[in-house]
Parts: sequence; structure tokens; C-alpha cells
Amino acid sequence: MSDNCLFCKIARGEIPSKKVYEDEEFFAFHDINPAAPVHLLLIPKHHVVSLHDVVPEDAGWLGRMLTLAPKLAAENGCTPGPDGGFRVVANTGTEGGQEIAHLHLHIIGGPRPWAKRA
Ligand code: DGP
Repeated sequence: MSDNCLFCKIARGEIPSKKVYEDEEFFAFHDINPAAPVHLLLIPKHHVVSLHDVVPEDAGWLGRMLTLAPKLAAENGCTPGPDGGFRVVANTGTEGGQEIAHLHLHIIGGPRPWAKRA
């Protein structure tokens, strides 16, 4: 964990959030500025800045994080089935629109219409 990282502080419970999931490796909470009826952020508890920093040895926890996305989407109001669904976005770096320098997956969904912002 990193002392001054906002999302590390959220994962440690030092800054309040609307938590939806936590285990030993991951923490998920509602985005403070939702782009859709469902807008969650899923983060690893250990500090990783972005996808720029991952290496093949990270495949295990990255895979486990990705497989959590549909579970969290379904548990938090995304419509199941082919007419439902959700988006997963990982903004990466400045040109990728990343504002918080701790790797996170946006999980976005719910009944449309909603804008394609993340
Ligand atoms: P990104 O641009 O991909 O780095 O997205 C960062 C997201 O984090 C953005 O959608 C807003 C959200 N966010 C920023 N600060 C906070 C906060 O203090 N609490 C919560 N819950 N979300 C935050």
C-alpha cells in the first residue's frame, strides 16, 4: 500500500466509501461520480499505478480481479442476460484519461440510457 494514495486510503478504511466487496486481495466501492445507474470501482489492495506497470507475473491476481467483475455487476444491479450486461473500463495513463494513480476497473451498467463516459 502507498501512504498518500487515495484508493489505498479507501481500501484501508481511512477515507469512507460505499463498499460493495472486500477480500484479502481486492476492494470494490461505488464511484463518487457515477456515469450510469451502476458504477463501481474495483481495485487491488496492493498499490499498482496502472496497466502500464503490470508484468506477466501479475496474470494471476489480474485474472482473479477480472473474474470478480461479472459477480459484482450482477450483485449490484446490472441486468443479467444478453439484453443486460455491463462495461469494464481501465483508464490507463494521462492520455487514457486516468485521474487516480491506482489501478482500477470501472464496472458500469444498469438500465439505459446512460452516457459512455468512464
Ligand atoms: P479514472 O479517471 O479512471 O482515474 O477514474 C477515477 C474515478 O474515481 C472517477 O470516476 C471518480 C472516482 N473517485 C475519485 N475520487 C473518489 C473518492 O474519493 N471516492 C470515490 N468513491 N470515488 C472517487
